[in-house]
This record gives sequence, structure tokens and C-alpha cells, in this order.
Amino acid sequence: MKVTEIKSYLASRRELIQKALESCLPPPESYPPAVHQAMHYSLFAGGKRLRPLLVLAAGEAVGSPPEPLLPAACAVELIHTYSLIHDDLPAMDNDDFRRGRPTCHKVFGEAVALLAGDALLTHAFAVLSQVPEGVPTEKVLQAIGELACAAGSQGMIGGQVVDMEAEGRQVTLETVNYIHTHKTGSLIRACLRMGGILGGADEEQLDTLTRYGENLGLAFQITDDILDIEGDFANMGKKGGVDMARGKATYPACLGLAQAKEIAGQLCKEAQELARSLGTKAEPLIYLAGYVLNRQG
Ligand code: GRG
Repeated sequence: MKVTEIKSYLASRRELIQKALESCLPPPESYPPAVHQAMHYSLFAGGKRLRPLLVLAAGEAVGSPPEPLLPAACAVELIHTYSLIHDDLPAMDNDDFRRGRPTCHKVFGEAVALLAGDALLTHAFAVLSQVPEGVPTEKVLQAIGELACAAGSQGMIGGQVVDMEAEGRQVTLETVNYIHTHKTGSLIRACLRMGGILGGADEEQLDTLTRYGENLGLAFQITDDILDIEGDFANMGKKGGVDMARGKATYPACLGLAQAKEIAGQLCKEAQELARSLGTKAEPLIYLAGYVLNRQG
């Protein structure tokens, strides 16, 4: 596949995802509108849709058509959106802006934002529990288990808790690894596993997809932290000095920017090699790993 073909593949899959997301939520005006408007506001706020794309690319890599993968793709984006709404709340990061727009609680108030996040989380499982044509029910049950564990206290929430506890403290690389592989990595790993499970992967393919997801999840968070620091450097003049990642549980803070970049590069390269071993249908996964490494936002 040429790069232009992969780009048009991704554009067509983004469109499928967009339509599926639009039809999976109650309309914004449906009763009670306050919560539905808040859910729509955050779900359609310009996210990259990386996670749903990974679900589709994983399932298609093992021979599935995209349609049966769409409920899982939507479910993971609903959960991702809920996590961002809650992460922005005053009790957590207290952020006023996300993706260049006021955060959900700034527009709808804290209580509605909290509930909109809760509603997105629960709705994810309602969407995922629909059994697509041609997919065995036990595979759907398995995918539900994957997503629930990935989002829960031994997955994303566990990572968030350890991250909160680490704030302002000197932490070991082991703790940083725990935070990254759970807070960010769990959901990304679940994308690959759900795509594989629902797409009909055999055990070996599922293991390869899982390892790709683990590498990519860690690389994604490292590059996010690198982008944060580089953004701070770029804004230095405007902000009047920066706190250069001090007190943050990140690879650049533990190892320095250069080594963090090298590790992110290695992880993405390994992910690409794993994808390559799945054959030509996995080419979008190779491209997506390159994208994660080189992205600017
Ligand atoms: C508060 C329930 C709860 C969970 C917290 C995921 C998370 C755990 C917090 C979100 C904030 C954060 C910095 C997460 C790390 C993962 C990350 C870099 C998210 C941003 O993902 P992108 O870049 O976002 O895919 P878009 O905007 O493209 O959807």
C-alpha cells in the first residue's frame, strides 16, 4: 500500500467512525438535554479518533470487514471521552481548555460534566453489547471483559491514581512505567485486543496485536510528554519561564529528552515489526505507529 492509499484508508475509516458515533448517542435535544448536550459537546470536539482507528485496523489486519468492529470502536472512544471530561474537572487537573475549546465543566457546570462522563462510560457498554452480524456472542462477551478491565481500577483508573499519588514526588522509572502502561496503555492495548477478538484473530495473531498495542501505548504517552515539554519550550517567552517537567512522572523527567525520544522510537519500531509480521493487511497499523512517533499534537 502506498502512503496515499493508507491516508485514504484512514480518511474512509474516520468517516465510518464519525457516522457510527453520531448514531450511537441519543440526540443532543433528547430528554434530559443538559446531559446529552454535554456528551455531544465532548464527543464531537475534534479528537483524533486514534483509538477507534486502532480497533478497525487491528480487526481488518486479521481479515475482518470494518462494520462488525464499529461498536467496539465507538465504545472505546466513549470511554476515552469520559476520561478526558473527568480528568479536566477541578478535583483532578482543573483544566479550562481542551482541544482549543472550553472544557465540558466550564460550559455545562461541574455536576453535569461529571454525569456526562458517567453516562458516556455506561453507554459504552450498551453499545459494545450489541452483537454484530457474523460475530459469535462469546467474542462480544470477551471484548466487553477486555474493555471493562482496561478502563477499571487495574487499568486506566489504577494508572490515574498512581499518577496522582506521584505528583510532586521523585518517582522511579518502574512507577512511571506503571502509570503509563495503565493510565494510557491499557485502553490502547484493549483497542488492539478487541479488534483482534472481534475480527477473528487466532491466538498467535492476538498475541502479536497485544504486543503491538503495549509498545504503542507506552510510546504514545512518552511522545505526549515530549510534546508537552517542547510546547513549553516554544511558549517560554509568552509564559515567562517553564517548569521543565519537574515533579512529573514522565520518561523525559526521569531520563532526559534525548533518551526518552530514543525509547519512543524503539517502541514504535518494534510495534511496526510486529505489525509487519501480520502481513499486508496490517499496513495501516505500521503507518499508525509511525504517526504516533512523529505526530505534532
Ligand atoms: C479521570 C477517569 C479518569 C481517567 C484518567 C486517560 C486519563 C486517565 C486521563 C486523561 C488525561 C491524559 C493526559 C491522559 C493520557 C492519555 C492522553 C495523552 C490522552 C489524550 O489522548 P489523545 O491525544 O486525545 O488521543 P484526542 O484529543 O485526540 O482524543
